[in-house]
Amino acid sequence: MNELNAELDGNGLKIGLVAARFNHIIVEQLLNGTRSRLLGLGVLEENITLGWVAGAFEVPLAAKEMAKKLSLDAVICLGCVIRGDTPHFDYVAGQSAHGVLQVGLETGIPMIYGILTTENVEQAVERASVHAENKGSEFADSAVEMIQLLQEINNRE
Ligand code: INI
Repeated sequence: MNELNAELDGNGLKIGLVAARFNHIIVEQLLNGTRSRLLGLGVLEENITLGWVAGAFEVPLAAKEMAKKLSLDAVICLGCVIRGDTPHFDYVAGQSAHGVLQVGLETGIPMIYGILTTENVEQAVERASVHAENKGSEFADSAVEMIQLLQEINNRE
């Protein structure tokens, strides 16, 4: 069997982070988890570019422009949409997920969907917690894995 997945190595990779300010306390924790894992994988601080946007709805366009104009290898999209009592949740969560997917397929640049969509604040806190498993770390792994996989595939063409 031919295996395409190599060990994760962030050396030389250029990564964009788009962070939505809405529910910023949660998002800042995700950001910390993502950033520290990227550094742990060997991504250089100077190769990480962060852009803030107002909310999850604004993330796809910012991710697309950053990826193209800054020649990034991947963009990790961070945010937090909490259902609460508003039907706004379904529009914001659904459209941001759809938009991020679309940007990835259009550009061919890996887009990682690191936007939490939760029923309540407690669930969001749990997923962004510094004590339990911070999801930011998984998002960083997913970005590096996707970059390496696409590079491997391109090298075999
Ligand atoms: N944006 C979020 O990132 N999370 C939310 O929970 C949220 N809610 O609940 O409304 C939210 N709304 C703002 C939206 O993303 C846009 O910034 C706004 O509609 C302006 O375009």
